[in-house]
Amino acid sequence: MKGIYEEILKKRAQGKKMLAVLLDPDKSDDSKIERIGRLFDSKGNGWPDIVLVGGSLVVGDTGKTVEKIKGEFNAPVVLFPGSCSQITDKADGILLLSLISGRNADYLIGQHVNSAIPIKRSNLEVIPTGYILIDGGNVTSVQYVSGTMPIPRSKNDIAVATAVAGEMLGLKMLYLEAGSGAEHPVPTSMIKSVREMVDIPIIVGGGIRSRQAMADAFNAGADMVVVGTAIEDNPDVISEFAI
Ligand code: 1GP
Repeated sequence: MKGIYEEILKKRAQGKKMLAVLLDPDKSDDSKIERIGRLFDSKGNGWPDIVLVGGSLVVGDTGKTVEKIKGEFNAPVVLFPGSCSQITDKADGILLLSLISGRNADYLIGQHVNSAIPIKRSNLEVIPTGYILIDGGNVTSVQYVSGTMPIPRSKNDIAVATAVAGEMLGLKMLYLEAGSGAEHPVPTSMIKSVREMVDIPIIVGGGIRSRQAMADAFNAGADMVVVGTAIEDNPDVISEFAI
């Protein structure tokens, strides 16, 4: 399956907002994946728009999880890797994340060099994505594992400058991330400020647990919202996130 990015651009041009569900291979066993897949399928094809697979620290077999997900979902399965050990050619695509809010060379280019050749040899659709970590009120796994400092919640100007730099570098999407299980999602005023200055699609995730929080992110300018923990903890909330 190719054309994931094109599809995102197409939906955006049509004014459609998108939902991604994030499944962490260590937190989603087969029965949970089946249950989540069933609950999404009950809403028909094309929802969620994308299934992201990954986590800051994953010890399980990402390839096996991806295979299971592909059997249960109609949506493209896109890697959201915390490190190069999570890369598998069983997925459809990969968000090639550069952690541009941080100053840790390993997450800006190091992991990319380590995985470049296997990715090049695979059929994965590569979507270069600027990953911008925002303080979500608590220390999250991504902050700890990446050893980077998130952008303070009140510093919209820093988030905007970071996003604009990422766009100028040729990145295709921006991911504003409060971190999995964040106490507070990315502030809407920050999403709005970034939206005003960049043209590429904006993904927002971390700490989004309700329909209202999702709607707030969309209204501020997010094109795609990512929900992980809320659905993994209680798949019954899925219907709440119907767009
Ligand atoms: C984390 O943005 C994602 O990388 C999703 O976060 O688990 O808090 O929904 P949650």
